[in-house]
Amino acid sequence: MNSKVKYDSWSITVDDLSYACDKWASALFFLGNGHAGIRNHLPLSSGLGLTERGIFIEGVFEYIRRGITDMVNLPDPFDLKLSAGGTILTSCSQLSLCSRSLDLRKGILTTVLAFGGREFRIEQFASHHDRNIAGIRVSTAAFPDVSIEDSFCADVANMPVSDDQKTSNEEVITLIKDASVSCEKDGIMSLSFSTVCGTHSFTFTKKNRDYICDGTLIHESLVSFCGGDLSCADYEEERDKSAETLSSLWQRRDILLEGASISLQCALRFNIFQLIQNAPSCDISIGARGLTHGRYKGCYFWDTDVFLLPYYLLADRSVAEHLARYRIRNLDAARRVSASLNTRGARYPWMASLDGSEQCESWDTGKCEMHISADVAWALSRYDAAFDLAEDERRAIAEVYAETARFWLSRFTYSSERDCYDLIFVKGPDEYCGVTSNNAYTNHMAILNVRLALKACDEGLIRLEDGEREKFSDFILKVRRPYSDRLGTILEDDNYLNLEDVDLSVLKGSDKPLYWTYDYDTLQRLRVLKQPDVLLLYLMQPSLFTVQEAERAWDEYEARCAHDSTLSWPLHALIAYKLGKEEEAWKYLYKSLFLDLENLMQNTHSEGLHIGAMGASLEAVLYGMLGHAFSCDEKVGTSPQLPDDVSHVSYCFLEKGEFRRRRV
Ligand code: IFM
Repeated sequence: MNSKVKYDSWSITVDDLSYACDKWASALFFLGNGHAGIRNHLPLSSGLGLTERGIFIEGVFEYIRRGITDMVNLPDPFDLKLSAGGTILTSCSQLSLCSRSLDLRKGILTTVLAFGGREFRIEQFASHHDRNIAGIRVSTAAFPDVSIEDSFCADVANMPVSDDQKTSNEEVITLIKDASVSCEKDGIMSLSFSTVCGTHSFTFTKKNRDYICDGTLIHESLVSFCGGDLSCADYEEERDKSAETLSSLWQRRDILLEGASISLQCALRFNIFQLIQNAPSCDISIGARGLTHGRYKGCYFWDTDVFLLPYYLLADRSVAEHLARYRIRNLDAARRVSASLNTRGARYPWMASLDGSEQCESWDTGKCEMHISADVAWALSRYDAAFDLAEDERRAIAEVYAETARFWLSRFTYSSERDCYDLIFVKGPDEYCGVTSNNAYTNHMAILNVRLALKACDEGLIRLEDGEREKFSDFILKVRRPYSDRLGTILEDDNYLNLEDVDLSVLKGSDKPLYWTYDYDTLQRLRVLKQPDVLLLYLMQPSLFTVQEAERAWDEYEARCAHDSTLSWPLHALIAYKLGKEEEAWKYLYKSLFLDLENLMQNTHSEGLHIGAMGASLEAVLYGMLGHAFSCDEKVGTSPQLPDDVSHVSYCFLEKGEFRRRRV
């Protein structure tokens, strides 16, 4: 691989000046602990624009207009002003050296910069021990012409990214107000501020310490995002406690591919590391880009339920609980979304944030990509199956099944002529399908959702309304299930065969998404997929397919898939593993593990890290390569199928709530 990154088993390094200064590196060297996230810009002080810093805290959204929020770009607690030889560093063009290296085991980022004839070493961490703490240490030879200043920067603003993937951001919005700094004694200072509508108020406290040791000027700074008392806190102690906590987490999280190349092992660890860095500490969800970027206004999508939860079910029960409970506690909000669309029951929003309302502002996606409600029900059923849940929680989940089932019954249209239920004006996971009829994925997931409601009723967890049992059963029998005899498998939707048959290899020459070249209006008329749809259904409900039908689905849909969503490669890897297509699986898995590390889709710099895709990649490893069951109706399998260059695998897996180490 012609790589921008130097890989070691436990670290990544970028030392090419132009790459290390690129926005892609700010995403790659993101530091987080699930509660706080720091996008790693270089310390250019006044050279940084209002929107360039990127400090985020889980669940901190503010309204940017009526009903619509953005994830707040918070004040920067480490506004470093470095000077050497009489100049302040404000631009990358002043640098003669820039090397950045992230230690994945300890969660410590080291940056070495040279300008004005002097060299500075910067060490940073976001604590895994106390998630409200982050720290930075700068050291340089103590020449008289160097100085290090460090304060708060509350001069920050948001640039809400449009939902439309092709529209670039222009609007700058200030979401911070009433910022005031107060300095106390012994290098302690604090910054108090609120978000513009008063939704959140914060006090950040900070402790700076400067000293010279053996001719080296050292500046250390710790911040507490909750205004904690730092008077007795020591930088090294906090850094080491964080590293210890993270290292012990790794003992349960590491997946060692013995015999794999160093870069592959490192890429796998980088993916796991990001799922640690972005795992919430309370009952909220994970944004599509985690805490690494404000893309999609920081919103939560089905990505979390379908592509991240399965990983946490194996890796960390408490995170799985947070994700599941976020959906359960937002049932009322989902009821309101449904009522606003004149349907019954509960409909989960395509994009959600602060109050569980719909945050997607485009009609076709926001109103029509409705499979998310069934995805949530599916995810909760996986969660219920994985753990011994208390009766109350099972009842709350059953309520979600019943309410989402009611939504489906009112959203489908009954045709008395054909005695069947159709879903019209719908968009499936393949977002290039336009707004279509009877997307097979959505219809089958809705059936599963209604079945879950009936089962919960049979178990005595909920009571259905009078006549509802009969209506639900009738629905299950009569929902239209698109199928093509010609293709010999499930058909993506009613429109699929009307679309223009094109040769994808002529349209697409690189990994850059097609929507940069062709308008969506064109793409929706072509028989080209953005990401798996029927094939995803095969993952979620394999019993709907015979082996031959699954094979034919692969032949038809994989060949036409442009992989223009970052979710597509890892999902194809997992599907290929399930179908025993190891060569293809390996090809896709490899790409997906390196997606952000090598900026393969050329959007990591502008969007941050693709956390959903990372979850799906780990699913492909754990549930595909290593053979865990993925779906509702499959039993756990344990025969791993390994690519050629991997000889042994040891991994952690969950059995009756316990992790065991296993060597194959
Ligand atoms: O949820 C995804 C969707 O499937 C494809 N576009 C991006 C979204 C957020 O990751």
